[in-house]
Amino acid sequence: MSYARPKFRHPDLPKNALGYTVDYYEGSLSTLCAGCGHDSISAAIAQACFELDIEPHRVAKMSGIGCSSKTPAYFLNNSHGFNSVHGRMPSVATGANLANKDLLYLGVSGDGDTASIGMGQFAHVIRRNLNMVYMVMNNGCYGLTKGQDSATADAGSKSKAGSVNLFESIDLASLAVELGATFVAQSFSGDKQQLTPLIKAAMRHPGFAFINVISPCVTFNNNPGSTKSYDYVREHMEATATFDFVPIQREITADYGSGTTEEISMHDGSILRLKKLQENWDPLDRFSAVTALQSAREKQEILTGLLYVDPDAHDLHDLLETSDRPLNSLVEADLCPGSALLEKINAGKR
Ligand SMILES: Cc1ncc(C[n+]2csc(CCOP(=O)(O)OP(=O)(O)O)c2C)c(N)n1
Ligand code: SF4
Repeated sequence: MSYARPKFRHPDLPKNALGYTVDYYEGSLSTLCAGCGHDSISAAIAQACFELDIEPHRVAKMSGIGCSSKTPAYFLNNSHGFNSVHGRMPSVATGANLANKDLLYLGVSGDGDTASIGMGQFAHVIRRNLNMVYMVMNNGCYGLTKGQDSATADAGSKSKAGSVNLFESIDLASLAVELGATFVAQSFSGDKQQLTPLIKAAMRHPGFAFINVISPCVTFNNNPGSTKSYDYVREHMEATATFDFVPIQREITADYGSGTTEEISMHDGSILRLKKLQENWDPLDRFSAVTALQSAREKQEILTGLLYVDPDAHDLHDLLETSDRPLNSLVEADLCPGSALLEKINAGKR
């Protein structure tokens, strides 16, 4: 069976500044179940990279194990990719990033991959503020292994087999804020209009950028009684704000209707433009993000949008004061500057 995409494309497809059409950012044909939320997220990632004029070979796609972790095969065919071990994507991404900081690291994980076996690695990659985008395709179950409840399934929600989950869920967005993540957003796979600019902003964030995307599993977790089904999420979603991302190179304009607007300058000069819907919503205030997420949880709502950002974040390379040049470009002469220099350093310590 072949999973190649048909080659034909409309000749008038728009091109980005690099001269690529959006299909250049696609991957192999998906083998996920038809209607799986993960496929919509893959499409939003491809769209975001197209709109940001990213050279695909400058991207490293990292993932763990799960249906979600398979998705890097379905976007950015021309990028680097590493499908690692269940829950171990953060440590593999850390090693790769330390060796070559010039790539854009995009980590894709599932709620099983992150909130159970990978929980320790998730906590520590946040603490280290590794410069990467970390996306969880959150369906509240282990899709690949036939729909067992994951640690993000809400207490009281029902699986397809009818069993009720007895345990409180882990709220990954709250946890990320608490652990010190410098960019935390939440969205829904069925809302590409909100998700695409969030991914673009995350890609330009100079540090760890976390996006928790509710992504219904149509096969095992889209039944009445599940709080990760399409119907439930559509009914219980509340947006903190609609926003647009304006890269420094060119402005993307959009009509967002009435409301107040706030502009947040990112490190690279690009601008996050937020249209406030909720009164007093301040994405620069970590404390209000925690409170808003807690109160949404109590009301059984899903808060979406950019929840928190620290535009002046210092990533792991800044903290470790690593070389400006990526480690993989250093040669022996750079690393072993000779005995004369060593003598000088030793003399300075006597
Ligand atoms: C060390 C190890 N333990 C268990 C498994 C079995 N396993 C494969 S995928 C998976 C969970 C996948 O769930 P999730 O990360 O939520 O991804 P989804 O398939 O729902 O997208 C598990 C438990 C494994 N592959 N490796
Ligand atoms: S089992 Fe669920 S998560 Fe996996 S591909 Fe099918 S719908 Fe998607």
